[in-house]
Amino acid sequence: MRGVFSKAIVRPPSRTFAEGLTTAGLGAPDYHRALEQHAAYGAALEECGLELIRLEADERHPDSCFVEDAAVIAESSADYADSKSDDLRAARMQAILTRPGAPSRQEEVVSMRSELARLFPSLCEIRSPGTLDGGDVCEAGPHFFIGISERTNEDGARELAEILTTYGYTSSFVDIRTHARDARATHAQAARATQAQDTRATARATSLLHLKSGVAYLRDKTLVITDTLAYREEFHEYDLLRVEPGEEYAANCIEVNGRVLIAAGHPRFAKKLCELGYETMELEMSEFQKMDGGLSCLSIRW
Ligand code: CIR
Repeated sequence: MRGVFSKAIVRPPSRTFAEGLTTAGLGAPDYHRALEQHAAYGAALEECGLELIRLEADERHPDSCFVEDAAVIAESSADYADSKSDDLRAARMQAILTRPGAPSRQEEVVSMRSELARLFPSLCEIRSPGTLDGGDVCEAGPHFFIGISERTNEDGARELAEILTTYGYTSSFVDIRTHARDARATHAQAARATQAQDTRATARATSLLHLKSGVAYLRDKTLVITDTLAYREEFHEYDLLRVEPGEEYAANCIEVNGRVLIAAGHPRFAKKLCELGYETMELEMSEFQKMDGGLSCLSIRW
């Protein structure tokens, strides 16, 4: 079982939030509603026992509330049996600064670097020509899945894998670029089709910006997964908990100290989790969804 989380970094959206990157086509986010949803998200993490490190909103970087993309935290030993003492575990936490794939997001690491330097004894960095977004990094117990996407390239994925090996983890790559490309093709065809509206919605829902847009690790070798990824060989050894068509956005959920935080508005997925004995917390995420962001992106947890 994964160790206990004790801390998380969060950063609220800024007034320029609506100027961030998005392909969602869901309209402009409402800044005040986004602030409210972010506050509720922070409160939920606190209710799960986490101490929050709250960074200041950053108007120069509209996407900077999606802190997950700027850093990856890993424990420097895969020996989970040793992780029972929280103090010992905290001392072994390692921070890796990423190099986000979107040019408009690369400077987000500047403030993240100084924050992490304050919190962690040493800091690794993904270096050029590597690019890596934290949204492409899915920790699954002693193994990491690293997505190769439009944001994370092979150099970045390899660099991270090498660092993780020194901490005692295994890792494997999951190339999701075809999903993004397929989705765009479908999108283009859909635009020409008579029922373009519905088909476009489906294309958006099944395309993947990041690996974790379509997969999340819960515990005990269980992955939440969209149909888009469920057939992939990479995940065959895992128990797959599929989110149903139409509820794909819910795949980006997070397990925090025994509870699963999920986006509100996905009743079939919520029911499924409940029937399997998971304790869930539902959070309104509409304004972040408009900017292609999910639950995991809003915090860095360790
Ligand atoms: C972006 O396109 O970079 C942001 N608008 C959304 C980032 C979401 N991050 C994530 O899924 N890890």
